[in-house]
Amino acid sequence: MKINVMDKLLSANDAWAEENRLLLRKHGITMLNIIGSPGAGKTTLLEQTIALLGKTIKMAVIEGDIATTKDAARIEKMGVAAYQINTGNACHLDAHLVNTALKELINDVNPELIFVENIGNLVCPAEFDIGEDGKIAVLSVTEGDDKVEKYPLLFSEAEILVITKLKLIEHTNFNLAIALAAFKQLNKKGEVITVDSCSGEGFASWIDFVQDCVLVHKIAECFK
Ligand SMILES: Nc1nc2c(ncn2[C@@H]2O[C@H](COP(=O)(O)OP(=O)(O)OP(=O)(O)O)[C@@H](O)[C@H]2O)c(=O)[nH]1
Ligand SMILES: [Mg+2]
Repeated sequence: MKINVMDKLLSANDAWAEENRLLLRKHGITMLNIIGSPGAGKTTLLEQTIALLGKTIKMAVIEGDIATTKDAARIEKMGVAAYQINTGNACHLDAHLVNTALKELINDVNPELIFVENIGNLVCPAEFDIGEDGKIAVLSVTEGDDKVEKYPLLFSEAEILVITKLKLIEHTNFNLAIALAAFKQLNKKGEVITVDSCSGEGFASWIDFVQDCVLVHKIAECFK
């Protein structure tokens, strides 16, 4: 009998993802999985989100990186607890790694909302369910408007696409209409929000989205 190693890996991961979902439901926590290329602006989006929502929602962040604790240090500087996972060579976070972080954060912080900043990568993180309530795709205008079509799995699964670095768009050939059309083609229900995390432009819609997901506390309804 031929055993597909990738299938085995994914099914072991799925069992841990289910465990994570049970933990989140038991403690009434919303968990959002932020996925995008290296440098797309994931941590900056989180910093601005903490600045705007940190006093109203009890948050924690799980930071995934190949190496260094730089992103966790940025989050902690904003006054929010961060659990850094260094994967070495692995290009994604898996549900077992996230389970360890979740248990520690529940014990130490008891948050209402956990953001997971996944490893900077448009491919592998989308393949691994970590038990999140929703995937947030982050794409910056400096990456090119073709990336939605070229890396379809993430964009087809995301609850929301956050397009960052809006203020830089005039210096690029990024065509917003092309990216939006490609996203809508892949994802009928997903929302798109354009922001500039350095200036805070466009954040009202993003903050509304996050607040709705947390305050409603009915995840199933939130992500229908
Ligand atoms: N102008 C502008 N710059 C941004 C924006 N978001 C991020 N940047 C800049 O882009 C660079 C990378 O941002 P990060 O937030 O570190 O990117 P990241 O996705 O977390 O990167 P990795 O964790 O390494 O994958 C930094 O120099 C940020 O200041 C934005 O919306 N507008
Ligand atoms: Mg980062």
